[in-house]
Amino acid sequence: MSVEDYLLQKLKTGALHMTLIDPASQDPAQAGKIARDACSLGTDAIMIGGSTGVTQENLDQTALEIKDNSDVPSIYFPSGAEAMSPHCDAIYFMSMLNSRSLDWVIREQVAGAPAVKKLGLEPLSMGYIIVAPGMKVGEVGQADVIPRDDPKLAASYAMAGELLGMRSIYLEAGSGAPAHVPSDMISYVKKSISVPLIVGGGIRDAEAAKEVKDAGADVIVTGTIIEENGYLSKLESIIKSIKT
Ligand code: 1GP
Repeated sequence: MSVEDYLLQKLKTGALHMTLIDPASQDPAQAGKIARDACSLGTDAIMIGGSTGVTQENLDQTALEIKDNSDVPSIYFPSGAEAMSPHCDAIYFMSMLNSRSLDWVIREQVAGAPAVKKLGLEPLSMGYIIVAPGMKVGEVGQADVIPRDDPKLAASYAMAGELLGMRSIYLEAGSGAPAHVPSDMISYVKKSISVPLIVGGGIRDAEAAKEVKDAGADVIVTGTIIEENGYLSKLESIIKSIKT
């Protein structure tokens, strides 16, 4: 079964949780341990990526450890075309729709497309939309961040992505954001599109995860919490709040 079919099947049973692991944030063995823990707690997929510091070497080693230690798909969440690994099951083939730079809208994709084809990586088409504050990814990606009080603008971007053929939309507040994407914006966007809606950035506890899910997110992504000591109980309560 393709990764996309696996995700669509699982979505029929309710919202999903994905664990984001940044190859630049820990050694590969620790990444493998985090993946094993996350799987045992019921995460639905492991995303591998980060805004800066991802190299071919740390990506390959991290992806291999994650593969060896998990029983869910691993999805590469690229920050550009500079690294690509055959050890991931799929890749978010994505465009940052609200970047001011053509690099992140299409040029990196042009640079990376031949390698994706050559490696036979399954592409998961996605429109990436950066919401304020946007954090590092908003800065690096030169995003015209969506103001937090403008759900209509977020929805217009999401609809444009869907109409261009993108098969999922990601609302991103930025890794480590002090607040997640506002609930009214999530609800507004969800009602405007019919493809799965992914939401991430600043979701640090079960209450926030539930709020994001109840607002209409199909996939809830958490990253930063797994870099903290004693992440297990927090991850457990987040996944539980999404699954119940
Ligand atoms: C970043 O949305 C993800 O791309 C995860 O964000 O690190 O804040 O959980 P956090």
